[in-house]
This record gives sequence, structure tokens and C-alpha cells, in this order.
Amino acid sequence: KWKGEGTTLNLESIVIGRCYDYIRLVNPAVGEKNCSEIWEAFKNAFINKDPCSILPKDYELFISLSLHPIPPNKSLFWENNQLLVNSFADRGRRYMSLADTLFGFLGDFLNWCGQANSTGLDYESCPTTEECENNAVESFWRMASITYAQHSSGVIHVLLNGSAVGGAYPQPGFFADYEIPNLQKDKISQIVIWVVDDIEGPDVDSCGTHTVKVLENRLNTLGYDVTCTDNYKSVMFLLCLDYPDDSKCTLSSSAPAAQRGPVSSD
Ligand code: ENP
Repeated sequence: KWKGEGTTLNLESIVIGRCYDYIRLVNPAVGEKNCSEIWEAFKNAFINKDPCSILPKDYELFISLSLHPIPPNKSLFWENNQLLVNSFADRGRRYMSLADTLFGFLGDFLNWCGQANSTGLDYESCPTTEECENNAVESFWRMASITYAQHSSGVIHVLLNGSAVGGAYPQPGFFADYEIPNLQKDKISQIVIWVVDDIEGPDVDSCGTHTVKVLENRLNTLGYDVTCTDNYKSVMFLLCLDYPDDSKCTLSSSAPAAQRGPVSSD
């Protein structure tokens, strides 16, 4: 009856399995967590309720059970480049995006909703944000975003897509609406913005223009030390894995002999 995809099959096994994967292998530094209790708290946020009346605060117990420190200087906020961020952050080894925290990891790529007057999950369909914003998934990410921003400290990184239609810094958006307002200014030394274009994509937005300018002005007005870099090299190297021959992917302008072609014999 809803327009969105239904609950991911085997949701309970996936969430509990991911929880053990995270605390035992991905990030054992978080220490002991009660994965079955975390699942119960997650489920109780939305089961047996109208699927359009789920609020961020319904996930409060889930968050408090799964919360752990976020290392300073490791936070990575983003818009419109989920798969790139997944590889770049490397499950918390390089950066710790929301999906690399325990609470974000548990929901990443999944879909879920319940139904009124039933303790069952709805595997057929779930409401989209257009149908109702107070749905189980949207409210989960709102609560997770708020918590992640509140616990981020040191140098904050923001990876934006300069080829995104509508601009690199979307408004409304999770970063604009739930993350920036919840950053703790006294714990933050700097905000580093990276605007990276898709290799074969258009250059829609850059540092100092359009929506990125709006973002820079907003953060400056809030009193943050802000820097912005276009096509940051480390991220470019990662994107270039898939486009080694694109002109944006030459390693340097003075290419070494091997790249210039064979040396003529005369
Ligand atoms: P999209 O629309 O590019 O990608 C949404 C996909 O990313 C969904 O598969 C979602 O999992 C997963 N995801 C991972 N982290 C988040 C998240 N954090 N979030 C919503 N979805 C997330 O992403 P958005 O909507 O622009 O959100 C980007 C935001 O994530 C940025 O604010 C960034 O700073 C933040 P699922 O379970 O829905 O399938 C917050 C909201 O970390």
C-alpha cells in the first residue's frame, strides 16, 4: 500500500549479525555491547505503531545502548556520494562517517517499517519520505545524524559532490538540517570541506560558488574556521581507480618516461 520498498528480509538476523560483526571485528574499541538488547530497542521504536508516526526520539533507547565515542578528527559528513564515502572512510580506518559508527552501521542500506495494531514488520511496502516524513527510516537517520554531530570533535571533514544536480550542498538535507545545527562549537577546531566532481560528471559546484558558497558563509557566520578544497587529491585517486585513462587522472603533468611511451632509438 505504500510507495517505498518493504522491510529488508531477515532484518533481525542482519541487525544482530552486524552488531556482533561491528563490536568483535570492525571496531572492537567500542567495548562490550548487548546486541540483542540493541535489536529490541531498535524494533520497539517502530513496531505496533502507525508507520507515519515514528519520531526521532523513539530511537533514544536504541541510541543510548549503541552509542560509543567518535575519535576526534575522524568525522566525515557528506551528501550525494554514499559509495565513495564508504570506500574512502574504509570502515573507520581512515575516517569514521556515520555509517562507520555502530548505530549507523546497523541501519546502513536497510529498509524497515512496522504496522499499526500488529507486532509484525511490513515486508510488502514502507512509506517514502514524500508520503510521510515521520517514517521509521527517516526518523532513524535524523536521530543518528543529530547524535553523530553532537559527538564529533576536532577537525570536521565534509565530502560533497560537485557534480550533483541542484548543487553540492542540498537544502533541505541531513547535513544542513540535522548535523550543522548539532555540532558542538567548543569541541571543533576546523571544518574542512572537499568538493569533488564525478570523473565523467559536470562541474556544477565548487568552493566559493553557488551552494558551496552558501555553506561556507553559514559556517563562517557560526564562527567556524573553514577551509575548502576542490577535487582533493586523495579522493581523486580513489575515483581514478575506475577511470585510469581519463585526463583528470594523470598522476602528474610531467609524466615519467614509462607513461610518455617508448624512447625512440635514434
Ligand atoms: P543518500 O540519499 O545519498 O544515500 C542514502 C543511503 O545512505 C541509504 O542507503 C541510507 O541507508 C544510507 N545512509 C548512510 N548514512 C546515512 C545518513 N546519515 N542519512 C541517510 N542515509 C544514510 O544520503 P542522504 O540522504 O543525502 O544522507 C547523507 C547524510 O548522511 C549526510 O548528511 C551525511 O553527513 C550523513 P538506508 O538505511 O536509508 O537504506 C544521515 C542521514 O552522514
